[in-house]
Amino acid sequence: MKNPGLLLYLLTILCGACQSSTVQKNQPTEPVAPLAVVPSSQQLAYQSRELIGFAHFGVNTFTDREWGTGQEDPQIFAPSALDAKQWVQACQTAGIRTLILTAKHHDGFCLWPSKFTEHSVKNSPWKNGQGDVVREVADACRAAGIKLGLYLSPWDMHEASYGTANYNTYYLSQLRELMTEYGEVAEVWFDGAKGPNAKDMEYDFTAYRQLVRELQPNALMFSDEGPDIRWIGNEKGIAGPTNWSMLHPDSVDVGKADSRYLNRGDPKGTHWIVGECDVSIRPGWFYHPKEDNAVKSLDHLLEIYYKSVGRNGTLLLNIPPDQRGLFHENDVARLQEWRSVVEETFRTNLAARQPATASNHRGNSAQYAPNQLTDGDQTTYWATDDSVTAASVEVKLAAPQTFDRASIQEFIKLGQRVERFALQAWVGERWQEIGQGTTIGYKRLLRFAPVTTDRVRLVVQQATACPVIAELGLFKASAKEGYWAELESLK
Ligand code: FUL
Repeated sequence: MKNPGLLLYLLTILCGACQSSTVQKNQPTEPVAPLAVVPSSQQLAYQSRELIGFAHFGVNTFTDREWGTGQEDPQIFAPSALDAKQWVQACQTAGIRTLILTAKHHDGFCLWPSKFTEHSVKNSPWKNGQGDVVREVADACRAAGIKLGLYLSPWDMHEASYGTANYNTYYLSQLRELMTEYGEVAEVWFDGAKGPNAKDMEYDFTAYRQLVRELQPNALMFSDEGPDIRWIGNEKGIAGPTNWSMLHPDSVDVGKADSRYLNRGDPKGTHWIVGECDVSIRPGWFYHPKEDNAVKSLDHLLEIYYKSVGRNGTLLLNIPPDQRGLFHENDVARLQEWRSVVEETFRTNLAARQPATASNHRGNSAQYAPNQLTDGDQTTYWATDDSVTAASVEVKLAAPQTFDRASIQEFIKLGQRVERFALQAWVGERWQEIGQGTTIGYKRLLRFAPVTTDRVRLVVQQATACPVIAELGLFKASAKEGYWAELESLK
């Protein structure tokens, strides 16, 4: 070696590198402890799908009613051109990735040839009584790669045993048919509705749920109180501005639920039960020709989207097939229009890959660094030290940008934590509030008047434990959304 000094120098650098990596290895930051109440992997996947389609179809489609009587003649069920593939395709173009079918509504008429009743498609003229709507929808969903959900009304106006304990056996037999003969079912919908003149009857929900868990362990069950998905408390598709995914299911009485409680969830709830926001694209749940021109407007659907998916809920949007057995042209056109506007608005995230700094980040570890908020990866997150439940994070844009929408997402795998937050923009040499709210959850969308800046700050003012935030996005709304001047408020 001609130059021992150089060797010494290289060795020093090498050791220095070893040492610093040893130091890092010896000082791991503790992983963020999950809260006691967290979603199951199925609930997580369900929430990330965001949109669900609902198809109310049955004898009411042919009688122009919303609720039947149970006395309908199966002969009236006669769709002339039923094509479940058309339903599924329309759903897909709207970004809907699960479709729930009313296999049996309150009138008791079954869209599949159940062995346990004559009141079904098998006694209808459709396909000479050989048809099975549930099968056609299940096949169409599977072929297109979307998930199937089934609605089986507990209230049944036709079945003679209704009102006696035997009805529970009948219901369970039908549930078994649906859970075993149509492949994988992603969601089972237990409707709490019951008419004022319905016979008194205790549904055996415990047995219903057990059967679904046994036969379809990955299926999520909806009812007013869960166990997996809860009703949001209204049929307008609107979650509360405060919306926790936790609930005390014992305090909910199916069919007589406190809608305000369901609308906002419960930060002290003992179970993770996601709020699902159901609404129809038309005034009614079933198809009525007179509503062909009453399909919800683009603005109305956008409003619903921001107040359901944008408030930590999922959106269950009903599109009722018509008497041909097709989604009506007006509904399909509106779905496409709505989807293209949502896509246009959220296509370009102006904060993507922009650097961020925070008042605190857990153990100063790169794993929890603020940059994780803008990396487009929902599996990484910014988190603070355990002792810190109020903190801020600033994103610096490469150049000033104009935007009027923000999307904030907690990493809910570890639980829902944020109780109050504000979004600020650096305008005129000061921080100006452009949005604020209480809960964030899986996704919180904010709308505000367009602002131009290169600095944005998310301030978590209060949280039940150290905040764990996966993503922060900034967007400029499509011109088709119209101007939104109102500051997102707590009301
Ligand atoms: C309600 C029912 O009574 C309506 O007909 C509809 O099915 C809606 C989704 O749920 O409880």
